[in-house]
Amino acid sequence: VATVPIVVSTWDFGQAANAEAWKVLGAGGWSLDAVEAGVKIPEADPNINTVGYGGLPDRDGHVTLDACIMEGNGNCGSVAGMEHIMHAISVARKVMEKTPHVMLVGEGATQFALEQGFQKMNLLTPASEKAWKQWLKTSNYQPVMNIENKFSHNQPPMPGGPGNHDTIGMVAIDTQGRVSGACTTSGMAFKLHGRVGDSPIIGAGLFVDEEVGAATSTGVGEEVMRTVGSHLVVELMRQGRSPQEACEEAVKRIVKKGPERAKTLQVGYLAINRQGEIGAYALQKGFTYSVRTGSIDQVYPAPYYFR
Ligand code: SD4
Repeated sequence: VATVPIVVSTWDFGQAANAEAWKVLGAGGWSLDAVEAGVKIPEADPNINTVGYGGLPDRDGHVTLDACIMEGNGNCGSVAGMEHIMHAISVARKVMEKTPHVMLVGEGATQFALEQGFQKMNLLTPASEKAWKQWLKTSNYQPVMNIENKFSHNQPPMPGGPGNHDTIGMVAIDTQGRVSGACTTSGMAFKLHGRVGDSPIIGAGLFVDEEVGAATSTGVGEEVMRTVGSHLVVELMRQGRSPQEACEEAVKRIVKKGPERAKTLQVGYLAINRQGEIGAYALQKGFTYSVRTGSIDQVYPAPYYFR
């Protein structure tokens, strides 16, 4: 497809998020409002244990959220390692709009959110606490494959849980051609306290440039950060690659930098250009993405490197 307006997001749970974003885009609204509203859906869903409320905690039992938001003109905001606030994406937007800064972390981010009127709450649900206590028995940290419909990071499936889903990255173009993106996550389950992934890092987990398009990522953030993945995808598109070619090149860069590491990890990229053409590519089988346009509302499997 090549159509505008369009919203695309990572994983199959992106479909419900796209539906919310489409309420804005379909009515002729701003893509920035659309992506914020969209990713708030999984942030608020206790059954999605990789984003927002109900996210799996770190090794020490803290749910710490990473999120960023970006406009095509370079405006952006981000929070990392933030506790006790459900809608990290909305705090990131406030950082963008209300401060001279791009990124706030940890307690400072929570303090800022409270000043902005956000509600303090416990983000650790009983189900996620149970999964953490189960994990503590072995404390075996293996942030590896994220295969669809299996619980992420090679841990056993949570009873009654929704299966494996990861970070939501969402990028959109509105009727006026404005490009925006949002990315939000609770990060790798059972990570070290203080670990920050790619998702809140502008250029790694998300990058938007209205002259070109936008890209976002999911999977093992360390690999994305090493290669500044989303920025790489956008810059490759600027040089004339299609979104698909750009996503493939960025995945191959990860393989080139660490061929052995890459075999055991998952990373997926999702991109759109200004015309509304889509690209998606992952290291491994299992990465899916959701697309919503005036005529499409669909989840697709992404092609992948290791066959
Ligand atoms: C991170 N990219 O924190 C995120 C989370 C994710 O599989 O997608 N995990 O590294």
